[in-house]
Amino acid sequence: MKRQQFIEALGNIVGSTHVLVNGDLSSWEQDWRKRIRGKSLAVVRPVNVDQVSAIVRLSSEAGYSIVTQGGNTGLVAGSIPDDSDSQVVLSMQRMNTIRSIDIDNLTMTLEAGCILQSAQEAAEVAGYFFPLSLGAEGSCTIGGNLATNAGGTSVLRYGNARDLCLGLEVVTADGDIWHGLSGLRKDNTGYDLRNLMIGSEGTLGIITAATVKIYPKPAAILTAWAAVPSIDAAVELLRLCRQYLSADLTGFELINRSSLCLVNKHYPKLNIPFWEDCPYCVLLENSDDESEHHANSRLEHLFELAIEQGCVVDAVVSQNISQSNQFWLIRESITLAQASEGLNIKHDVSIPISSISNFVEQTDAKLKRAFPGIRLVTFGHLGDGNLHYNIQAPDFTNPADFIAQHENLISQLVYESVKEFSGSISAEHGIGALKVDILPLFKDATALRMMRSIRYALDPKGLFNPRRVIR
Ligand code: FAD
Ligand code: 2HG
Ligand code: ZN
Repeated sequence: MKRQQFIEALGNIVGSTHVLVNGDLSSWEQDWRKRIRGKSLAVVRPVNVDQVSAIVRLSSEAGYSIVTQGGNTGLVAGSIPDDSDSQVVLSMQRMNTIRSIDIDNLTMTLEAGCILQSAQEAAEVAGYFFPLSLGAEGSCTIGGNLATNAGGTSVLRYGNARDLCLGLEVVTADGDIWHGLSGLRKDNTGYDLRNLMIGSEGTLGIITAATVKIYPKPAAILTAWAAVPSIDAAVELLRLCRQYLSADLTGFELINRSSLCLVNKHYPKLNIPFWEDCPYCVLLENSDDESEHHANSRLEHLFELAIEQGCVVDAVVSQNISQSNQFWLIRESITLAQASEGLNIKHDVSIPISSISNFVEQTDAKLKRAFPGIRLVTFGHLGDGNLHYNIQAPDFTNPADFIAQHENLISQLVYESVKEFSGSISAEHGIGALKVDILPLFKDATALRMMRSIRYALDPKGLFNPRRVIR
């Protein structure tokens, strides 16, 4: 089918105003980090699952591949077209309805293009709580969260996106619709297709809706900010938290001084506690099912003990919701501050928590020796063993030149170190386009063969997100 004919046929499915081919399409064609710019044949914006199915059938017949896109906040360039000018970007933004909330079943069913923050708000209005939370929540979508198995800041208590999902509606590469919005907590009827789709980054199917878990709201949520002398000390504090807060520990974030230095530079109005006093700070969150008073006294006791043991130098517990939000704002601003500082290198890695301190010490030393002046922006979800071991070019260096010259060597050094410490080269952001070539170097060969077989079985023509995740 000729290109123009294909575009007209897309228009017949969704209405021609929802097929974008001209003008500035950069918000669909460029990745959030501004590392890659693609060129699409068209951006198409369906409004229901039948339209998605029809687009898939048409594209398959015409021989054009599809890149599904949610909020385009992914950090591995998996949601943008390549530069071939022959891929369709299927934007889920118009499919954003909350279909239902089932209080007795504690579930919410919503369309994949629903913005995460809207999902949180819908649960809140119903008097409940949807716990998935990440810095991009104002623009990322539920479909994108599930397609990437997003982590975020409450994994410790509620798990990754995968753990929050009970059912899916998916359009397959044949254009069929899998009606899997069951909402069941137990269902052992064969292979787990839901979990196969989750984390598949748009390569196995198009998620059009999901049924997710909601929770009763905790009686109180308190956050605390602590200055710690080392990563070992932070791990000791984590141990104490597990002992004294047990399952109520919702989040445990580590942030190094360079990260806070960048936040201070780009957001000088944010009042960052202790950032100049210690090499690391910890932001922790405690959800308490009893009361604010109970939460407060437990945290006070915890920090008395931690200061006595020397793993905390100083700490402040949020006095109200606004101070708590302020702490989270500092933490969530690191990614934005890094972006404002210029192009950067990200390593979203996980390491067994017991080895993180040694990993950072040894990897820091190697990098500083090999690349004098390099800025190590290290932060992340220590409670999950997930670090964002990021790199900013030395001061007064052109970041683009630095990256062009050194990125491969730097990442090789970091990932070799990750391997040495039995870690993963992608903890929560996925593989996308940016890590597709290095995945085979770090993933078990048998696992890769099984992944290829699954990919081929479900999408033999390579219609969905070709050359992403696995080649
Ligand atoms: P997109 O970026 O549009 O797509 C991501 C991938 O999913 C692509 O491969 C795409 O093809 C696929 N996809 C999207 N929608 C669908 C669908 N409906 N069906 C099938 N495939 C689909 N990530 C974390 O894990 N934890 C964090 O704490 C975190 N913090 C972030 C903070 C900031 C400031 C930013 C910019 C990003 C952050 N991210 C984080 C990364 C990103 O927000 C997540 O990966 C998010 O889940 C992506 O959602 P999205 O809707 O933007 O997906
Ligand atoms: C976070 O935890 C996100 O804030 C983004 O996963 C991490 O910017 C990054 O590397
Ligand atoms: Zn993260």
